Amino acid sequence: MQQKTRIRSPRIVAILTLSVFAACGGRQAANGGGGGAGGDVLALMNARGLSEQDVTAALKTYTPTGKHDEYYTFASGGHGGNLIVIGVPSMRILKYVGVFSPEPWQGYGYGDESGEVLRQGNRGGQTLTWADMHHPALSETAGDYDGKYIFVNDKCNPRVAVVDLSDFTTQQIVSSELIASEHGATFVTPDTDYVVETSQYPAPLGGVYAPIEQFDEKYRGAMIFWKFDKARGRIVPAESFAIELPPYMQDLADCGKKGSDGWVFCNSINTERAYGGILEGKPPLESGATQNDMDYLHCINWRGAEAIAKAGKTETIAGMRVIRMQTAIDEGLLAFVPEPKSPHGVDVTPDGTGIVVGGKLDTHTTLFDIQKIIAQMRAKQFVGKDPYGVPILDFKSSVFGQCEIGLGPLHTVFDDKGFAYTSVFIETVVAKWSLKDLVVVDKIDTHFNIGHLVSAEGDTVSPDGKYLIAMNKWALDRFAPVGPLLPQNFQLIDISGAKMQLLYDMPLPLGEPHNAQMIKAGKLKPIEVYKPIGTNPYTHDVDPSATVAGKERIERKADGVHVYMTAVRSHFSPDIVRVKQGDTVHLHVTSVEQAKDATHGLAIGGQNINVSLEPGKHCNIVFKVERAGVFPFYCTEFCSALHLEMAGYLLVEPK
Ligand code: CUK
Ligand code: CUA
Repeated sequence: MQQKTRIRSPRIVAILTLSVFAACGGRQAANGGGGGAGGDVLALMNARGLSEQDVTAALKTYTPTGKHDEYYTFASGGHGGNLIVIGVPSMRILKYVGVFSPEPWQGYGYGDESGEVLRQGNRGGQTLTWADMHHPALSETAGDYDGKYIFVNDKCNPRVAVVDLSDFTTQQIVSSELIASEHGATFVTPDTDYVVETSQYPAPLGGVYAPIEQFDEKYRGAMIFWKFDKARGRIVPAESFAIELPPYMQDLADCGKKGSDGWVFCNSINTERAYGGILEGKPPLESGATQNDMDYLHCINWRGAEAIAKAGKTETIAGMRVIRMQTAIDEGLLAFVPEPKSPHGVDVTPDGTGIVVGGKLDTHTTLFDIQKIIAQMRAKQFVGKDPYGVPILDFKSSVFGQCEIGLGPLHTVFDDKGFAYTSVFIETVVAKWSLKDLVVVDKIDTHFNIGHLVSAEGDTVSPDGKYLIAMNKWALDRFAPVGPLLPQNFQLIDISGAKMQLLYDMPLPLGEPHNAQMIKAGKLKPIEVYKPIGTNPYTHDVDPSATVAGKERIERKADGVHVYMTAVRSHFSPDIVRVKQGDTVHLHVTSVEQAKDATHGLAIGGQNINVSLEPGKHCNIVFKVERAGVFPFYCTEFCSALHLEMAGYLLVEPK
């Protein structure tokens, strides 16, 4: 509840006067207006019913015009299938990057080569125009964000996409028919050699059918290691491989770092292998899946697996090289450690020594000791086997300890002072606790039902502390009502002091975002314009069809009419394009602009075409004109005083 009392305290007046003095760079005070400003602020505070805390929060987030944010946050767009770029601490939205779904403003999927990228994401002959994006992962070098790429996943139709952070465009989507759904994606190895994608709901490998009664024998999980070529910025499916896993529901994963580099850890739920059947006299999936006291943390030696894959000890299923489970067991690549039932988050500590697991139905976080796990695996010190022969380690011999945290711990991130921050779903708080002493030192309410949380560079080898965003599933009463479907609530929290302080509530109205990544703004070096003129964003090279001013032309070739067009303030050239009904039109458009932000759009009526022409960019658009008629085309960005006049005609003569 906001504090409604009138502010009289001389201390607050002093703080505010000082804060305002600082915020104004001292100008007002220097002009002799300091005391007046403090008085104005007090009047404003009283008029709006703001507390001292509200005003401190405002001062910590307010970012004056022209000032840039300290961090970028890349949040998953959830059902929107896109990536949301947010500035921190201002929480201003900077961009939506189209990834798995068309994005009209970027022209992503509306006529040019971006459509081919989007089509890479189709599966089983089906056109997909949405995704359930959960976990973005920034590329890393030596376990630290390098600001070059970001990877995202689709849980529903298992896919992984590569977004280039030089121009914030999606460059590639890969998908394997090996698995039928996923969740533990995307997570990168510390040098971005691989992008990890793990199945969630078991299914027969390779997209084939098997009756559900054969669940134990025929259904499987798998962890895919997508090989990433850092120089080219592309995933190389032919060099990727997978490991077959038992039909548990594998959940989130995280890669080891520093001393634990070469390992990956993945939770599982439903080790009971329940598959529902409510109408068939069986318990519902959720109760069948929560019978056991413990599930299994999967410990996988990915560097060992890479060597086994290179040695050819794989079987190819649906085009993917798969290390069969028996091979993984025989080669000592895979072992399980019992973990508190129905776990969710698995997060490796910044120093690479521990893994924090949150059990959704537990009141503890469990800190596993990675070196103890590795030592037991090497010494083959097992206490049992699962039904598939996967060796199981002793729980007690694998943990460092547990922290009594509250009901329903999910995800954990870290700061620079040895603290971990865990989202506690049922209690709906962020709990700050010491990794060394395993005690909670602070808690802050979230509004409401927190899922993931992200801290500044909080999953790297060197977290920054400073800021944390709680990504809350429910907003309830936080914003003006908008019907029964409410936005999600991102809450910015200051974690620089001993006590956490809530700074800002940001509604996120674009699908459930799940996770995000927060990176220092200075690490990104986005381009300002495409250089040289005629650069194709998908090859990063001058396109062979690029045109310069004075060389624009229309040529009829065997495969259709080729239009070599330029765009510049305030005309397209050519501005009249004459074709015949049934022609295939190849529109090669080059923006010959080099001024920052001088973007044009090109929309053509009747064709579902709208491309974005940032300065210097080249687009190739191919479409067939089925219908005779007169189709105006025009620029969709208010680029200049004569923007409305930046238009032309596509004339389609009847056959
Ligand atoms: S999951 Cu959504 S709150 Cu997909 Cu990482 Cu935990
Ligand atoms: Cu170009 Cu408007």
